[in-house]
Amino acid sequence: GIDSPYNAALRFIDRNIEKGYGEKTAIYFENKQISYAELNKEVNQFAQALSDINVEHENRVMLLMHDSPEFIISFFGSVKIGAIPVPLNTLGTAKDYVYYLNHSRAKVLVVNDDLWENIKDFRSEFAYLRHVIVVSDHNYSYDNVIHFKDFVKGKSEYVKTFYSTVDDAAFWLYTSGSTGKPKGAIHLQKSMEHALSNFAKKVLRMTEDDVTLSASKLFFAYGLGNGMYFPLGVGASTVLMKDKPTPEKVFEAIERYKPTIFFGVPTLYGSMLDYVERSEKKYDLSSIRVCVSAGEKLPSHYFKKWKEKFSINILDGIGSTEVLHIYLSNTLENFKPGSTGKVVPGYEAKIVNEKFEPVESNEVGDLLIKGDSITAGYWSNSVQNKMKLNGEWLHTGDKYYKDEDGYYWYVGRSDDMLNVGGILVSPIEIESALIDHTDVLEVAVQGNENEKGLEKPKAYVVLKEGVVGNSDKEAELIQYVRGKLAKHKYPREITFMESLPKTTTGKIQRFKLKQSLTD
Ligand code: 3SK
Repeated sequence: GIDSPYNAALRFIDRNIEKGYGEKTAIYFENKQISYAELNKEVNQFAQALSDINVEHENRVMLLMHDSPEFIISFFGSVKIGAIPVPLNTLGTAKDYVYYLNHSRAKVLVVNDDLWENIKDFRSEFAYLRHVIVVSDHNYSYDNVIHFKDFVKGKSEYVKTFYSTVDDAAFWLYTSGSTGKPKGAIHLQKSMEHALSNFAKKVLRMTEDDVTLSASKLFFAYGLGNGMYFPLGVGASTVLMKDKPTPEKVFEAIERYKPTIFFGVPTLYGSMLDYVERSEKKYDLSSIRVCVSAGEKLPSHYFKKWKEKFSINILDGIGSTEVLHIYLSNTLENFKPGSTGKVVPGYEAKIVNEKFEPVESNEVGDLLIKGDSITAGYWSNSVQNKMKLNGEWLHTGDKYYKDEDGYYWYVGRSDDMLNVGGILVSPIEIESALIDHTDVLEVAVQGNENEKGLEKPKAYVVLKEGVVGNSDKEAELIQYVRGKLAKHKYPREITFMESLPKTTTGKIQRFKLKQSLTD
């Protein structure tokens, strides 16, 4: 265990100086290399600047940011004074941000200039927001915002640390549910240390000699560990990529920065494999000692092809925003391709039936998880707190079975949520967007496995009388949803139906849709 008083910024930033890593590179970003000493100074200056505008412990500081040193500075600068950083998905719509800012009652928003451009016209709807700090490479001069560089300029690096207990809130992460609005999962001062000492140190054997590269962004729970508190927690170096991780950019970054650990998601491993097959160029991945995959099940043919091509194992695992990081995983020594591996040290798992009784080996049930990095609860959401948190056990919402060797095998979700490239998407949200279209009478959305074995949203649509369901109409409806929802939430395919399967009380039976097409 770890003892109070405790401040995670002291542990993940200042401690590296005490350990003699001051001159070592903490962050590689574009053409810059930032040492631990520089990072420490900038975290402290940001913390002081927040203090100077009267931000206090427990105040929320929203981070709507691309991966960058400023993300890490804002995160730990907030933690240093006990304020609560809340990283947000950068793929949202302006409406999503009105919700996040008002639900969290954030006083401060730190935002990249391009992202602020998308939402600045909604500022009057951000009821509690007092300060907007804009990160920009230009001389960004708009009313009522402050440039990040001006915000920290000349600030003291001797800021007063807020000494919390290990059980105090440190940061929040939002996560979606099948109904209702996104939920703010509260993570504690001790949570990062727990995930670090179990998954990063015991499964990945991460040390100060590692260099990490995460294709998953810092605003995801997965990326936050991979690219921030894992490497900083052991005095290693992290490579941050601002851009979208296309296969070409990722291969280039691997050759340029020579990471030892690479973190991806199945969709990316698939597109990287396709890319090398088409490319004339041979890529050198020899710096990498281990690859990690999470977010959704890694098809076993990706594991095999990757191993053939690059002679590196991909360790597949599963985590969640609520648990903070990975709790089931294959390891360097023990793995079964296609499975999610075994329980990560420091966590306990059980698979139960509807009566919460543990099931036998090879029997499918609901996966529950216990461990010290599990969220303390969702902000202001007593209903979901009761539903998901059962004493020490968290309901993951995933269906699993465990084989006779103790390996866990993913079977599907126990709610209607779709897992799209590692992001949970509510089918109801996509249905609500489609039903607004004048030609649509009824709609149901389901997860559909594509030819690569990855889940994508598919819509089943009943059109109004006289409207023809053809490929033009399909393209039009897909485009319509893309204009309304966050970028990843559109149906990749639409099937036009005469009617939808329903219960006697008129409720659409989504699960019957796949069946009815294959029957
Ligand atoms: O989706 C996952 O598997 C995951 C892994 C680590 C942390 C968070 C998440 C959602």
